[in-house]
Amino acid sequence: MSNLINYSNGEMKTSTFEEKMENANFPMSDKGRVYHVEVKRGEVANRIITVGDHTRAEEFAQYLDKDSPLFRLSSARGFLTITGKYKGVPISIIAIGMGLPMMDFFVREVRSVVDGQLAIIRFGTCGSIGAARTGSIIVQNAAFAITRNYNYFSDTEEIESELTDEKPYNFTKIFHADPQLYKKIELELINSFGEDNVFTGLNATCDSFYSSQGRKDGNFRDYNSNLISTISDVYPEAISLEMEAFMLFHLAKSSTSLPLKDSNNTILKNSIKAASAAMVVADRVTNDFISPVKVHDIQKVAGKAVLNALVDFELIYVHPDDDDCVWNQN
Ligand code: R1P
Ligand code: URA
Repeated sequence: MSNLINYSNGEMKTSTFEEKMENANFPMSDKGRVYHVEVKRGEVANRIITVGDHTRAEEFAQYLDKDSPLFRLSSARGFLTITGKYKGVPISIIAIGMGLPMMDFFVREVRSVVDGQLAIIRFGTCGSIGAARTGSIIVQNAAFAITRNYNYFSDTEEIESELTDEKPYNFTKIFHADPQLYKKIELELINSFGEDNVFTGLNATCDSFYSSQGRKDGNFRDYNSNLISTISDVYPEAISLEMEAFMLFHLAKSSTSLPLKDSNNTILKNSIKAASAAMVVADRVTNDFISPVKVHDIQKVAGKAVLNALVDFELIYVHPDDDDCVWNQN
């Protein structure tokens, strides 16, 4: 493993990650670095914005306080962590790439190196299957997952036809965003973009950009020609498609109170508060796709809105704000 750590004072530390690894159950280096995201205690704040795209993370990072240290760590597995302060509050911006497993790596590994509550906002891109046109923003206040039913696609035609009870795509139950957090984001986005450009509703997180989002691809047998209409039958309130929000909400719901034990050993429920919003880049109703320039313009404004929502969100238990934290080091 190799990582690149870049401090705001211009020092650029390129190191080969040669630390000894321990514990096959939850691998960590002897210096306390997690295996894929490569961060350790003190390098990630309790308030986090997660994005897919590294350039979006860098764009948001431009808003972080100029008079506070800025920490960057780029992991060999494609995670980019940027930690600093916004309006004096410690913040991490973490780019994770794409898909359900990357969200799982990120949430679990970051959870293991931060004490106290985590507030995590995903800000991504999505497709619209409702009234939202390209360039608008969808606050995803709940999500379900659509996964390809791999058994349905067994090798032979005979087996496929034998499996008539099977459906090519599976739909999960709905998991919800934290109501206070998503309402703060919704308000900030409406203030920035206007009510007509911000939609709030149910999102489908899919395990492919292509097959399980109903895209046609003649190179594969996908059995998805009716998928978009099936989504509307199963969940008529669904308005967007993307690839990570469900896993974030699901893990927030599954999170235990383990990191929240205070000195009195009080146990609270769910240590993670999560919410999600996304720019509509693909209009699956009109088949319009946005230009990269427009994405850039929108995320410039949205970045500030999401940061404002995040620092305004109250957390009761946070990581000790001491000299071991990168936001306190020059
Ligand atoms: C697909 O193009 C990617 O874009 C969306 C999807 O969820 C998927 O990750 O989000 P990001 O723009 O945050 O990556
Ligand atoms: N991201 C997705 O996952 N789907 C889209 O259509 C656009 C962005």
